[in-house]
Amino acid sequence: MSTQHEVQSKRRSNLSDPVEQLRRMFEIRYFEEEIVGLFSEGLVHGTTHTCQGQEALNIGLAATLNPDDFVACTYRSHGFALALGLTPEAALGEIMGRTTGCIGGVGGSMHLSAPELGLLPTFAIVGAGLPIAAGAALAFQTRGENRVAVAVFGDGAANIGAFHEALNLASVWKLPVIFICDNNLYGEYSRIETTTSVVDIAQRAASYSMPSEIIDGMILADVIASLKRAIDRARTGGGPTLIEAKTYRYAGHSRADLATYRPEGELESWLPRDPLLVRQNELIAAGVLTTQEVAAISDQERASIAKVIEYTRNAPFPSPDAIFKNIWTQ
Ligand SMILES: Cc1ncc(C[n+]2csc(CCOP(=O)(O)OP(=O)(O)O)c2C)c(N)n1
Ligand SMILES: [Mg+2]
Repeated sequence: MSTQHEVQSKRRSNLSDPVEQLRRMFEIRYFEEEIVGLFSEGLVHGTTHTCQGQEALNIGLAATLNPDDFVACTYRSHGFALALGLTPEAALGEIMGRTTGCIGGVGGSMHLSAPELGLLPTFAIVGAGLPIAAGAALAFQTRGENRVAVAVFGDGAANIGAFHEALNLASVWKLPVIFICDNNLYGEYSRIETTTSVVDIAQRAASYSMPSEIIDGMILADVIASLKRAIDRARTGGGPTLIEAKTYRYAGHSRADLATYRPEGELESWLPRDPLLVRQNELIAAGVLTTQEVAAISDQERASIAKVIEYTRNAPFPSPDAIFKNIWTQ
């Protein structure tokens, strides 16, 4: 029987394989679809934020980083956690508050954490991950380690002071950090043009003398190519990069938000460019997979998520004294 560590490492290293990349995009999509239902059943406490439509970004990031690099993500990070190698059992266990979760069920949906995979505890405070990633990059630079740090954040976070402070110092100190803005057009219930002074967040990199790229965040190959350039720059002393990935948030902001504030037809206009659809069509056109094989992968992933849900429904809750564990005082 493989240990949890071996399973996670394999999930991570497998991501160099295009078929595995597609499989794991299906895994994230079905996982997130089920979370919405589990929330409605009252099985996810607090709140939860899903990432359907942003799977290319999840998989692209995990496929390009080394396991000893660090990633600071937001509350909308089930997909990044799964992509980085966390098992669906450990992710769902945490989201449903069970002892099988990655931190024993005391963190929940917004606080997934797996330092052994480079996943720093995810941040519920908008923009909080950027200075932390810059700090991690400063530590790597100071110790002379060939590691990079990444901050993933939303378009809304680009209006927070921490965004500007982190980009400024990262540029001054040429830190090995990559700032990835996942621009899904909405911050909670507000469309970007009602809150943000620029159309492209990438424009803001110029204020900090930092290279930037705008990429199509729905296209896995584009995400991977852009990240490789930025990671290479960071590892070779070239300092930080701001990447703006244009994506779309298929679901509402959180919980049972039906996103009725969106213009009619907007979601539908994005669906023909769905990242899973684009990727599967590319692999079929290249002769890597047949239509039937894609359907089989999709079915297997649905079935496997159903099993994980069954397993987690029966998993134990932590005992109340768990809240007194892992607490330090000086
Ligand atoms: C400092 C701070 N201000 C406000 C909030 C409330 N809040 C939670 S999510 C969110 C929207 C952020 O939007 P964006 O950065 O675009 O990320 P997305 O949710 O689209 O992934 C806001 C305002 C918060 N959590 N932290
Ligand atoms: Mg957003």
